[in-house]
Amino acid sequence: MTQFVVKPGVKNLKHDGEKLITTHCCYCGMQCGMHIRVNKKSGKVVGVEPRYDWPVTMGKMCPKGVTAYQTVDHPERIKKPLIKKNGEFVESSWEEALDLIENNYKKLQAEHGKNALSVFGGVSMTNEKCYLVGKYARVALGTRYVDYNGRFCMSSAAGGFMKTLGIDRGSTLPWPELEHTDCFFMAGTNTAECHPTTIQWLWRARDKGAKMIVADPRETPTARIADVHLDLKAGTDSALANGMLHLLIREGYVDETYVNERCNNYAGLKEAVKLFTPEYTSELTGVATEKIIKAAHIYGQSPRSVVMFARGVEQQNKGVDNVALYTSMALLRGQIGKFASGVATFTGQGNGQGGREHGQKADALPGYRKIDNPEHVKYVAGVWGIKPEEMPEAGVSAYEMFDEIQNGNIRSMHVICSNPAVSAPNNHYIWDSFKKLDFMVVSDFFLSETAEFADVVLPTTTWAEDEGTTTNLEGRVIRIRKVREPLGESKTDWEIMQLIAERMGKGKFFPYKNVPEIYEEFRIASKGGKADYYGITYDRIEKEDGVFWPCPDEDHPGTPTMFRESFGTPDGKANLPAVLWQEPGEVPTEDYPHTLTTGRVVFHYLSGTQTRRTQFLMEKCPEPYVEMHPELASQYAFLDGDNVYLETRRGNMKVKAKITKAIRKDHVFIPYHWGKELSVNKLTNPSLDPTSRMPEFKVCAVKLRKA
Ligand SMILES: Nc1nc2c(c(=O)[nH]1)N[C@H]1C(S)=C(S)[C@@H](COP(=O)(O)OP(=O)(O)OC[C@H]3O[C@@H](n4cnc5c(=O)[nH]c(N)nc54)[C@H](O)[C@@H]3O)O[C@H]1N2
Ligand SMILES: Nc1nc2c(c(=O)[nH]1)N[C@H]1C(S)=C(S)[C@@H](COP(=O)(O)OP(=O)(O)OC[C@H]3O[C@@H](n4cnc5c(=O)[nH]c(N)nc54)[C@H](O)[C@@H]3O)O[C@H]1N2
Ligand code: SF4
Ligand SMILES: [Mo]
Repeated sequence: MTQFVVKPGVKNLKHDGEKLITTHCCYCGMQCGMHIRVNKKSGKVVGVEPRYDWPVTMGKMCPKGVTAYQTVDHPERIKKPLIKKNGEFVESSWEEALDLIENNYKKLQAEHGKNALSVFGGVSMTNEKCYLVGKYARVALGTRYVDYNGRFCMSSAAGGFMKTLGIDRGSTLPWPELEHTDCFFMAGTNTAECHPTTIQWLWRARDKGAKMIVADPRETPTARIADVHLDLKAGTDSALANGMLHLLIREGYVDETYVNERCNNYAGLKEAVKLFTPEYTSELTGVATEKIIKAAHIYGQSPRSVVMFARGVEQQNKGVDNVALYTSMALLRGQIGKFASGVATFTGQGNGQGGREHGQKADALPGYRKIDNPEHVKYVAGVWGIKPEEMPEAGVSAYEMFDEIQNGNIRSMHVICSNPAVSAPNNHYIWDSFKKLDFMVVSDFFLSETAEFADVVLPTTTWAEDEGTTTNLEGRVIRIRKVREPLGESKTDWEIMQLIAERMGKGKFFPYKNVPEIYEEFRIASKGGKADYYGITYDRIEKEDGVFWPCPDEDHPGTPTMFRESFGTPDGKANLPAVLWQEPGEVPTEDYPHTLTTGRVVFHYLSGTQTRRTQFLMEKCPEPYVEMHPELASQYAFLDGDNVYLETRRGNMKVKAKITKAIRKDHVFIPYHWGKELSVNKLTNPSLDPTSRMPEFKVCAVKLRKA
């Protein structure tokens, strides 16, 4: 394979016999601008060039982005449908695979009703496809059971933003403004490894004197460059944030005018945070009192500040409260709706923002509409051409779908663009649930750990083989371009949903000849909703380097900065929360004396199906490991590289020790990008947030011994 050559400063490098196609990376929410190099003769993807004139990432890319192209022509791509016969997959024709799906779906629905079928989606797909997943489940299959992997990713951020600000757009400001920010308060985000191309903006701001505060149980590459590292115990963010709010009030850092004019419940918040003195906060979080006070002064004194967070604070059974509290720091300082300041969650997956707005969620319809709101149902039913009473009711969240499998309500699942056999918590339960299904379908371009459980695997295209739009972490809607024709007999996800819809007698609701036709319908479906894309056309995206939603009509400029005048709540005011202290779902006990937290490394992406197939990335990081402090290691006489056996109430695993001072003495950390015996999710706790239904991936109690 052609190796990537980095040539900083060289713009749009041309290679003989090749064409460059302008698009964005398929992996994280940064959606870095890139040009894919295609050999004109063979049509094959041979490399990548960074896009220096993309305003968000300015030519920067990370090790995953520069190797992403290698998945397109990868030898392990699935090129024909696979059907399991006597426990082995055999290649089949599309006819045979679709016949099998049709027969099984119709039989199951006749015996058990329409809700016997379910769909589990994902947001590494374009807006057009994510939009269709919700419609496919509800119109083609007629089932209420649809949810998606964003439930494991962005749902607590969404819940927290809805609660406080009334609209869930990941960032209230555009990224290039970060250069002019004076202070970054960053909680539970390992930006340097997970959104690496953001770091250039932080460096530019740092050059002008900006300060950085990082709250993380580990001294990550992000924490290492901070002015203050708040090394809290996992699962104690609500205490830390309450402590910060306490100090902002006590030290007179509140923008009283802003709070009085633009926020509700200041009195309630004030009362609730009274308790959280620096001393009490320190006791709960394990962070030194002086550090908490120093952080509050730095944040409180900065004229322009941004509060940023990610899964570290969200993947807890109080994720929604955590988000609401951290967001309130920005509200008390009067920072939201202004230049170079505000609040942002780091959107995880490539289309984690757009994919959560348009109806893949169990209770949501396009445009961030709600399925339990009769007006919303009426509007979307009108766009879809069905009767409102034909719209199924709300389903259940991603993890809870597995409960429905266990109790026999769900008999079949179509997994589209996700690998829950690795990425869902409490893996043993997930594997057992897949085995219980009467019939299982997976759409993927690689044989993932989840696909191995399926009865039928449908080969889809990669991001480079289809066009469409995604919405990046700023809320900017951008264009993904088709780079080459689908490999082998693979088909796009929208064609597959369309084919199954036809088999289910619902073809007339899926009449699309191409992606722009889906986009046109989608634009209308979102019209008038909170996430309004109606004014965003392909032409405009092209001309304007993307357009920020909400954008209600074609003359509207789009909304780079949110909430300038008012918030998205019914009265236009932000809601300040009053949150009491609660422990995480599991705390250390005599039997399970330490805390296990999980997350990512720069070289791998999510369940790893793509990055574990990329040679360069595997050379850099071939296997998982358990990070632990030298003092904890010496307690067990572990040496670096020793095999460690870990056990929680749900499962166990064996991994090598990586001894480092960059983690709390009472915590261990394991990255989650591997499957089967190497999957840390055999150990994690599926304790769910009461509103977002997000599992607590970030905290559980664990015991260790030498393996
Ligand atoms: N390299 C790489 N980049 C990615 C991805 C990837 O898989 N690999 N995935 C993308 C996706 S989908 C997502 S969601 C994002 C995730 O991006 P991040 O959320 O930044 O990544 P994580 O490693 O999951 O968690 C961030 C940090 O939270 C810390 N943490 C753990 N528990 C707690 C806690 O209780 N409180 C606080 N304050 N911090 C805690 C961890 O130590 C970790 O450093 O990254 C995106 N980018
Ligand atoms: N322990 C622990 N577990 C976690 C997390 C954690 O921090 N700790 N983080 C959680 C988070 S934030 C996330 S986002 C989830 C993600 O977890 P998953 O949803 O499992 O994400 P991926 O690994 O990206 O799986 C996507 C699958 O779809 C395929 N795919 C990619 N693009 C397409 C496409 O366009 N169409 C189709 N049909 N298939 C495609 C890929 O090959 C891959 O097999 O994991 C969660 N699990
Ligand atoms: S930062 Fe994210 S979008 Fe950019 S190259 Fe890396 S993985 Fe791709
Ligand atoms: Mo995510």
